[in-house]
Amino acid sequence: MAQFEKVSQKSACHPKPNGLTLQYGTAGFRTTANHLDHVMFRMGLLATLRSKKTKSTIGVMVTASHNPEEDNGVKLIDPMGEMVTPAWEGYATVLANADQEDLCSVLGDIIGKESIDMSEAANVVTGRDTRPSSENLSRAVLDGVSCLQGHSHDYGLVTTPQLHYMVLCRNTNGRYGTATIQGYYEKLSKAFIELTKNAPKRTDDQKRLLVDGANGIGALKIREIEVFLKSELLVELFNDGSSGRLNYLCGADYVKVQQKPPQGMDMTAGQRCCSFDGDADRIVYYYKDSAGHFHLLDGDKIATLISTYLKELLTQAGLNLQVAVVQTAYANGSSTQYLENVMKVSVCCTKTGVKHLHHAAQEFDVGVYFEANGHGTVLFSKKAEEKIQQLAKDPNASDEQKHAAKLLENTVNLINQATGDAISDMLLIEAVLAIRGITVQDWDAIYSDLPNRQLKVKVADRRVIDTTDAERKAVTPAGLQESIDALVKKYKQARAFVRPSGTEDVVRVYAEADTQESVDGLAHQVSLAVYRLAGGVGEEPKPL
Ligand code: G16
Repeated sequence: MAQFEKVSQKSACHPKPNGLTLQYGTAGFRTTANHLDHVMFRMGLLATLRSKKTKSTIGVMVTASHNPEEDNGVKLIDPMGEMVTPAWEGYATVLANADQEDLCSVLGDIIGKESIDMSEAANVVTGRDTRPSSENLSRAVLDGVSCLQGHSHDYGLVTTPQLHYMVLCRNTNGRYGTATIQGYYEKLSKAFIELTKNAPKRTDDQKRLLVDGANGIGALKIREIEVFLKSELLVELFNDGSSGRLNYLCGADYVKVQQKPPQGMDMTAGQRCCSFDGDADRIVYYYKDSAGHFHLLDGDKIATLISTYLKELLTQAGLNLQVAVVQTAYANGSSTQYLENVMKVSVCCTKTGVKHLHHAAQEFDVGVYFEANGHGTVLFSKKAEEKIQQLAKDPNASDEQKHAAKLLENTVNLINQATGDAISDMLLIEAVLAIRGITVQDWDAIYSDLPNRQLKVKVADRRVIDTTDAERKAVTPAGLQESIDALVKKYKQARAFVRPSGTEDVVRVYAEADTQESVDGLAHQVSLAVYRLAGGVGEEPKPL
């Protein structure tokens, strides 16, 4: 095939480093940026095949999200704006690891297995974060696309959720929205302004929000959307990328894991603040109380706020739609208890990775999914959206019902249903707080988190840890789960689990217990068990 000749020639410009093996992880490939050129070229090829196969536009986002600035990565986006389907993650891994001389035969295998008609047109859209390496790497993606005669459109610097949104808009012929940055801002800001019109009058102080942009793409994009918000939200931006390094001592991951404010943010007591991550698909909120204590409102608190709001609106509207919340093992035990026992919503637990949560949320009329790290969104089934729209127009509906249906309609428009989106989530949270007339402290008081701790352990090969039961139990190495069980028994209200990260070369340890002292002790002991039983490298973990 003439196309394959071109692939062969071009792939020589994107050589694979000898002996390098990579895995399509939790959210794509991720490693040090200078090991990724060949992966990007090959993902350009794969996205083109996926586009031919699905007869739809496919997205390729160059980003390593929360990882350090020197890393990079790539996320593939499927037709409905969701993460690429697992079978194709497998192809991605095989293709990324193929030796240079086998590249065309691996491509041929995929084409054969998927019965791809190579005469189909292909459309691939690309985007990138602000990492210095991202521009060249996204060129390598475009090189791959052009080798197989795919059409491409490069959106350049965008947040990951913006690219997901573009893919969804393009594949629904604009029904979801206009596939431009301007279209994205207009859709979200219009819905936000419509929603906040219904809020009790707010002072400028109440409209004020401090945003930590993680020195990344989110900071650039918040500046762009601000003008569309017509002063209904007054953003004060910190870590805007003008001086600090991406994700360094700032950003949603830092704030969540360290449980402290980002550097460079001027927090006054009681002031609402939030942090984005490196590609603006995660958000966490926080504030400092008058005694100077830091309070974190993570993905669990966000899920609770949003699902309470939606449930109330659905009740007012008289719509019988099932609201469910999807979490992972990292969800704080208090949040799960509150959702199940007080709010009486169904809660389900999946493996880490928004692809798993997204899939589970699709099973419900209204599926709210959030990872504790602040990555999440809400999905409305077709039936739910239709019922809401019908009610908003129903001449027999009461004023209260119509009002609730209108609020629900605008809420649907404000949410990026393609994936978790820090900007859209932020606007939704701000709208909910405004409509309900509650402060960040009121929101925080809905339930109290159990003290918790997350740690990382370096091991020689993190694949020695295998897990089951939505990652809550370790199956290998032998004896590790028994050790964890014995340690957990020593503490009250305790829980702990370990799992290999799919984005960093570490094993993650999570623990919760009745007091901070207990949980710090438990997390440390579990880390030691990992270090000793799973081949720890470097220094033994020290007590906190
Ligand atoms: C990615 C995924 C998230 C996941 C996180 C950490 O986030 O999209 O779903 O929670 O990685 O994954 P792991 O614990 O496997 O390293 P991001 O924001 O880095 O793309």
